[in-house]
Amino acid sequence: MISRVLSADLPAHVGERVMIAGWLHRRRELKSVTFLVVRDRAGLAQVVLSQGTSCDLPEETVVLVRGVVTANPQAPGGAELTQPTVTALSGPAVAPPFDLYRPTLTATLPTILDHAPTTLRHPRLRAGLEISAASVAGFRAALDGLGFTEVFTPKIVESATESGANVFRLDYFGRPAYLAQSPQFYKQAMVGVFERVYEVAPAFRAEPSDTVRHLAEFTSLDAELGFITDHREVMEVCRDAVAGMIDLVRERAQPAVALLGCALPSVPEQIPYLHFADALELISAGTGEDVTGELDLAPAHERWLCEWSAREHGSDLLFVHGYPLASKPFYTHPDPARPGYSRGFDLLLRGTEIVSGGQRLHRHDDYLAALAARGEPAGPYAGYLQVFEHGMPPHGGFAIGLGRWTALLTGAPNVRQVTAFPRDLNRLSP
Ligand code: AMO
Repeated sequence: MISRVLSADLPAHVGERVMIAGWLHRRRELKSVTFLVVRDRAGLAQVVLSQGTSCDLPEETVVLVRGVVTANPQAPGGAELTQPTVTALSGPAVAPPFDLYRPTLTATLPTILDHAPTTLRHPRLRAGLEISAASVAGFRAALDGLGFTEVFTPKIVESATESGANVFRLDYFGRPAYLAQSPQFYKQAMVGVFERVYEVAPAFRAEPSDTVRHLAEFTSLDAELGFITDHREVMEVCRDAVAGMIDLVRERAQPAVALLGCALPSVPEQIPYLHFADALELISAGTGEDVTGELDLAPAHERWLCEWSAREHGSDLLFVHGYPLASKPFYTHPDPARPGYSRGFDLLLRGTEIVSGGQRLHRHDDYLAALAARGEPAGPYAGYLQVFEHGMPPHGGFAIGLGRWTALLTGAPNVRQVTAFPRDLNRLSP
């Protein structure tokens, strides 16, 4: 029995008879010789059929190939398989609707998404997912190194966390329930247990708008930490998490980065930051458009600020902090020094918001007052408010949207291109 060798390891086995396994990526029939290209998790292997033999299996058939590893500088990695015997493992496949061996898929995005189980096998689409995976590993590694504990909290919940509008309702044994828009309440509760926690999990938003950066389900990288003085400390941890993500992308996903030609942002020791009010003044002065009094940043203004940050600070990343309280959720801590403003922040990367965060309220009475000020009844939040009846330290946290992050790293214009099986207003399948 010959054991399996991965495509990338073939050069170490020159002269040996080995077995490779994978998908028939491409069949190339030249006048005098037929090549098979086999794709496995490590890359591509070239197989040269012996003269007089042929292979009529369609592309994407799962195959085992036994053969002799032969050095050939023209083959991927410098070695190929000769004198092969090819066994179809799953029987001949149906020919795929796309030529996955072409450098790029030329179909429209909806068509690519309709065929996601197959199209995700394309090296360029797969590369985006590899970069996501490395990013998450980096997020975990950075926070593990800072004394955080990973937590797992429910996604079926009794109240909205972010706003009442874009929440998916469920019938929960005859009672109303919701899909969690974020782990916000639970990550705060878990600060009472561990002080520092993070969670990597899906978040659900019934987003009514069809944009390139909104999905109905996305992966949220959340962190929350106690015993802070203000939101600046949260921004420092956020910076370290982002730096850790870039480090692991560089380390683990180098082939994907090279294939997609990603220019990874460098993360400065201190990411430049601007107060929201100063940001509005800059935008007004820089664009000639009067934006004073705005409560939030329009996408065009986020883009303008990032161009400014790249010009002035040489940074693709920019924190905007001190958003008006009115534009942030009820749990956001006000800025005691600037009435009307909060200790909430966003992190912008290359023109798009990828992170929201801030310091939270931590006293029970402050929560009751904040809900009352927004005209919201406290009843639906009973489970959440319980946390603050039993002593909570000043705390804060943030959440990074994985799809947006990966899209910005890879230059994908749409989060759907870097999300496996995206869910949106119009898409529930595959
Ligand atoms: P927020 O609602 O801003 O904050 O979400 C945090 C980050 O998640 C991403 N994001 C989305 N990505 C894709 N599709 C969507 N519909 C979508 N909505 C949000 C963005 C965004 O920056 N609880 C707070 C976080 C906190 O304060 O800790 C929250 O959920 O990248």
